Amino acid sequence: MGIVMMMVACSKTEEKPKTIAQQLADRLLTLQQRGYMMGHQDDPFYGVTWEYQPDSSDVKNVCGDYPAVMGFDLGGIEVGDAKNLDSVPFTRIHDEIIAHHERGGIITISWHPRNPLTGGTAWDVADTTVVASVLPGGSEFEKFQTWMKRVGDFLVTLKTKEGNPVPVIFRPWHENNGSWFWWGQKLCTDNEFHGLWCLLQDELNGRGLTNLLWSYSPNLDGGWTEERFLARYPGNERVTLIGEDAYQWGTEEEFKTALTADLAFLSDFAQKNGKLLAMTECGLKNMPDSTWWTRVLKPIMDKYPICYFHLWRNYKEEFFGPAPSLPCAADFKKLYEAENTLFLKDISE
Ligand code: BMA
Repeated sequence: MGIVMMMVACSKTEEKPKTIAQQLADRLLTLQQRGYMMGHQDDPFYGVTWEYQPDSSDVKNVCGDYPAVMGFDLGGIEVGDAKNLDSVPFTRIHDEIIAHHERGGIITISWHPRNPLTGGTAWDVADTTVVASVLPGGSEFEKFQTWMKRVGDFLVTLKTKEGNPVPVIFRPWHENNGSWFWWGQKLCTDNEFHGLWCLLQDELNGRGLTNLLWSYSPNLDGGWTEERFLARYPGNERVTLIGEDAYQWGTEEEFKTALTADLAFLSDFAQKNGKLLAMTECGLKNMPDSTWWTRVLKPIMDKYPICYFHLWRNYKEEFFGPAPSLPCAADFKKLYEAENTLFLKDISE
């Protein structure tokens, strides 16, 4: 009797309710059995020919439905700016995050913080001591504590009317195998990168933010080996989703070869380690090819268990998604109509 009671007591203590981030991970896994979601950065703010119109979206204007995933960036919040690095007011970002969550969509947040040592942008890579400078003992340690606190201050406001925290796929320190951000491959050592990841994650966990699902998202690589990948991987305890940011900058053949190699490696790694997989950024800038979506991108995505693909923003001079005025709109509709592509209605009804 005593033993039975003890077992009951033990199993009770083990059954902790799932955090909001764990519930989001379950949802992503369930949805992934049906296909992959479409995501778009800054979708409700501006498009190729418009800006700041209520309820507008280039994706919706092309196919009649919102993206399932919407992405937002916090760059600039660290220095107390009222608008992010792409001039979107943080109040508006806040409101659209809540709105997309309320309509059943999924949110992802990235952060392109300024360079804490030089005051330059995230792309200021002249100095290789920036990461070291924000770690304990570094000259910018205190300043960076404030920067991280401001990120946390924003994230804690992401709550529904009922006061429930909004689930968020959080994707800091992305594309870190390239060397174009101050946290990139040649800008810090493996140890410094780990220190930076943990500094932010521990700070935000310390704020009680259990609604953040952490995504580790290096860039298209083409040459992953387990050894190279593990060198900067923050660890299974710290990551729930493995992403890859994969743009076609060079030729179509180069893109297809590199992406296929990477997704083969990453899907295998994700499966062995119980992680989710996504293309956390992708696209072909200013879409010079009206059949790219279904001819180049879709056949590769079809082969791997990704939860979503996330197209970067549609801005006048620089767009990655569809728009009604673009020649690629018809092909995007085909992508929309495919059985295995999921848009907002597919995940919210
Ligand atoms: C980059 C470009 C920039 C933008 C930044 C953050 O890829 O789109 O113009 O400022 O992302 O959104």
